[in-house]
Amino acid sequence: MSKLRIGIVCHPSIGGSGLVATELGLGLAKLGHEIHFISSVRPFKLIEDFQQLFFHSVEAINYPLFSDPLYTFALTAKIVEVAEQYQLDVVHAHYSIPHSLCAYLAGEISQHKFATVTTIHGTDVTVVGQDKPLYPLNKFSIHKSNKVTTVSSFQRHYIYSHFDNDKSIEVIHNFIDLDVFSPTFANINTRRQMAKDDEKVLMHVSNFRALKNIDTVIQAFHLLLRKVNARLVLLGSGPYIDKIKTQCDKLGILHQVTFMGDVMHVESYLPNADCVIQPSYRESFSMVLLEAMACGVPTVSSNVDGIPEVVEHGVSGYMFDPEDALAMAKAMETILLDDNKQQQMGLAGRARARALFSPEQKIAQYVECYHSAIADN
Ligand code: GMT
Repeated sequence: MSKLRIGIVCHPSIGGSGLVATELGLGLAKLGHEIHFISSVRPFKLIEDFQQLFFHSVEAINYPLFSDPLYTFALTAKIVEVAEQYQLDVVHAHYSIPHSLCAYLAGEISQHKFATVTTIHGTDVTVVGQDKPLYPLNKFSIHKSNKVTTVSSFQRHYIYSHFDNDKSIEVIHNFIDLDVFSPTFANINTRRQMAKDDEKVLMHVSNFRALKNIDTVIQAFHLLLRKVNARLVLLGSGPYIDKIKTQCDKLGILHQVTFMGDVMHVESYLPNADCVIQPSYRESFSMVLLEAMACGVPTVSSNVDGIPEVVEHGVSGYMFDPEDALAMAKAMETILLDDNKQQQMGLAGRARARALFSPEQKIAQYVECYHSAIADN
C-alpha cells in the first residue's frame, strides 16, 4: 500500500489517549508513513526523534481583546497550515473534543483536501461529551468525520445508543509493545525505591480523578493488610491525592503507602508490582491493565465498560463490581499469598496481550481505516 502523510491531533499531557496516539504515530513512522503531530506542546511520550516524524506546536492566540487564548481556533488554523504545507492525506483526531471538530473545520477551510478520522477514547463521550453545551458539537463532528473508530466494543455500543448516530464505527482495541512493557525490566533497586524487601507491592496507576474510584483502592488495601504485609504504591497525580493522604492517615496506614507522583516511564515501575488494582467506575479500555498484563503482573479491577474485553476473569486477573472492596481484597490475598498463582496469572496476562493487542495488528487496522477514509472523502 502507498505511504501516507498523516496529521495526528492529540492531547499532549499524561493520559491514555495521548499515549495511544503517540505510539500509533511512532509505529506508522517506522512503517515509512510521514507523521505530523499537532498539539499545544510535544506529547509527553514523544521522546524519540524519528525520520519522517514532525511535531507542530499550536501557538496560543494572545490578543488583549480576547479573554481566553482561543485554542480551538489556533488548533484549526494550525491543521490548515500543516495540511496545506505538507499535503496531508488524513488528519486523525484522538479524543473527539475539541480535536474532531477542529479537524472538520480545517478541512472546510483548507485549500488542500484531506480525509478525517476520529478516535473516541472514552471520557470524550462518556463524561465531557455528555456535557450539555458540548453534546451537539460532539455529535456533529462524529457525524462529519470520514471514519470513526473507538477502543472497545462497549464504547461503540455507548456511542450508538447515546449519540443517535447512523455512522458505522470501527472498534480498534488499543495495543502494547511487549518489548517495552516486559517482566524482564523488574529491577530490585527500583523496587526498593518503593517498598521494603518483605512487603508485597500492590500498585495503582491513574490520574486520581473521581471516576478512578480511589476510595475502593484504599478500602481494599486496608482489608488486605489484615492478612498480607503489603505496600500500596501510587503512580500518577491528580485532585484526589490529598484526600488519599488524609484517609490513609485516619486509618493509620499512611506509612504503608508510597506516592511516586507522575513518572515518565511507567514501564520501569510496573514489572516490580505483585498485583495492580484499578477499580474504576468508567473505563472504555484501560491501558494500565493492558500494561500490567504485558509486564506479567496479575490485575484486580472493576468489571465495567470495556475492561472485560481486556482482562480474562480468573485467568489474567479478577474483576468485580467497582465498590466490592471485600472481594477485591480477597482476590489480592489469593494472588499475593501464592507465588505460583501470581506467576501463572502473570504469564497468562502477557500471553493474552501478545495474542490480542499487538501493535502490528492494530496499526495495520488503522492504515486500512485511513485508506477507506480517503476513498470516502
Ligand atoms: O483514563 C483517563 O481518564 C484518561 C483517558 C484519556 O482520554 O486519556 O483515558 C481513556 O482513553 C484510554 C486510551 O484509549 C483508555 O485506556 C481509558 O480507559 C479511557 N478512560 C476512560 O474511559 C475513563
